[in-house]
Amino acid sequence: MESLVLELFKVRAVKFGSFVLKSGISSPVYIDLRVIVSHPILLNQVSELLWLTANNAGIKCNSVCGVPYTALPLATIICSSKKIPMLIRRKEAKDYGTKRLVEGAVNPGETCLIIEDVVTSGSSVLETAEVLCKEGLKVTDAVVLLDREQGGKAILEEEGIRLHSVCTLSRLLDILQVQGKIDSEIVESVKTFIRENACPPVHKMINGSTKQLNYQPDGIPAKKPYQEISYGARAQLPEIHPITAQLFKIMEKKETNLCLAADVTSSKELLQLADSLGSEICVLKTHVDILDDFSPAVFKELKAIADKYEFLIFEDRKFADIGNTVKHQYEGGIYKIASWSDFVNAHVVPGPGVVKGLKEVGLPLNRGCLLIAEMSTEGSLATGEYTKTAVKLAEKHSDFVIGFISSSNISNRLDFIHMTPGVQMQTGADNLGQQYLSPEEVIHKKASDIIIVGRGILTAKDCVEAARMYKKAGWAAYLNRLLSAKG
Ligand code: 5BU
Repeated sequence: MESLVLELFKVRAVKFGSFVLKSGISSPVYIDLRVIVSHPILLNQVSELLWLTANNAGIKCNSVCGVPYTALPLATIICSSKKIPMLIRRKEAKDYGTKRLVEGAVNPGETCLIIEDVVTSGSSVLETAEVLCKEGLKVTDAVVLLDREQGGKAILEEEGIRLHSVCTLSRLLDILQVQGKIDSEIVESVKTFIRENACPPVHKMINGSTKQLNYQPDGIPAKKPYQEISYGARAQLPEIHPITAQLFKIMEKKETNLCLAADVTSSKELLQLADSLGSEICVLKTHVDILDDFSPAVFKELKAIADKYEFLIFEDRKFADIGNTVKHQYEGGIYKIASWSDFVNAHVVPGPGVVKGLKEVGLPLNRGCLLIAEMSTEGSLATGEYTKTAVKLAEKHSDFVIGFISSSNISNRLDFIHMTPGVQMQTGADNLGQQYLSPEEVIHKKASDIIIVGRGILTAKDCVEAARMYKKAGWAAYLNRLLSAKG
């Protein structure tokens, strides 16, 4: 056990420090066992220990299923070396309707053993058990490499699943302390964190009715309020999308949270604007289909200007069709948006298909997408449940969705970015339903991250001067927000 713990520490599968989790909570420990796939000897050792733990507990099973994704290779090694049939739970098939949720030979009535890397609240094990049980399988036991001792064992027990762990977090801390890898202060801070963040019992019946889950998807209960941290710190969040990380870094470096809505109809004007306002903005938003003289060369040039001044390009295309159609609209046509736009946006009215379609094109290119959760216009229908559904959809596809178009902060996840249109110094409305709020209102009061400004800048006598004013106002509102959060 000691050698295993030391090895996990050495490969940085367990880290100590200050880590802001997606939920906004700051944790003194970070466990990421995905890294072990790069260490074959360790991978085999972990698999062997998982199987030994199952044997010592006298578990009998007909098949083994690893909780996707980290435990998949572990289950594969166990099944291959011990000659046990494996089952694979598909994570993404839920919305496909006809696609199978479990791959492999499912024989109803048989018992399947679940393998997991880390258990916090037990929610991932429960989700997998739920899917297996729906297929008629029995799930009585789960074996985990590391139990964080935050209540997962008791929660699973309540659902009739015994949890056996190779190692617990307190055992791991003891070993590392004895071996001189961490001091007593770290041990105490981790133990306090674990105590304070124990998961409340879940009321989710895997074989029947589902009551409300009162924990977050990442297993950390939402006890603590939203934590305010800088754009720069958010760029460093674990598992943040590369586009969001890049954007936060640009914002911090250039001290700007201003996005220019470059709503002009000639390419020459677009490029001139980009060149003269480039140093004031973090994002330049386009409507490619309002250009009278579009040509691919213009966007090559725009990209070069974006690189020079360090800003991202956002095509405000508002995709809103079936997955197959938006895929073509994003990748092809005359505009070939995916080839030059760092991120795009989509309405959620078609449901998950629109995100899946865009993702097929955008993910391999490392692009991102914002979901339109709210609109700035009077009488907008994107409110209430619609907005909440957009947030859920974003959480489910956070490998591609980077945040929201919304009038305020609608998700506590710090890795999501919020961008707000309808911003002018002079609040009010235009004659076609657009409504305006001030930078202070949007960034400080409503805790959005980026102001999108079009006519407030474009119709000013001096666009550069106006952009500077909006940049200053947006940044001052952000500093005010950080200050008020401090107390
Ligand atoms: P304005 O000139 O600052 O009003 O321009 C706002 C821009 O933001 C414009 O390009 C709109 O297409 C865009 N926009 C918006 O105003 N409201 C929304 O809800 C969304 C986009 Br989504």
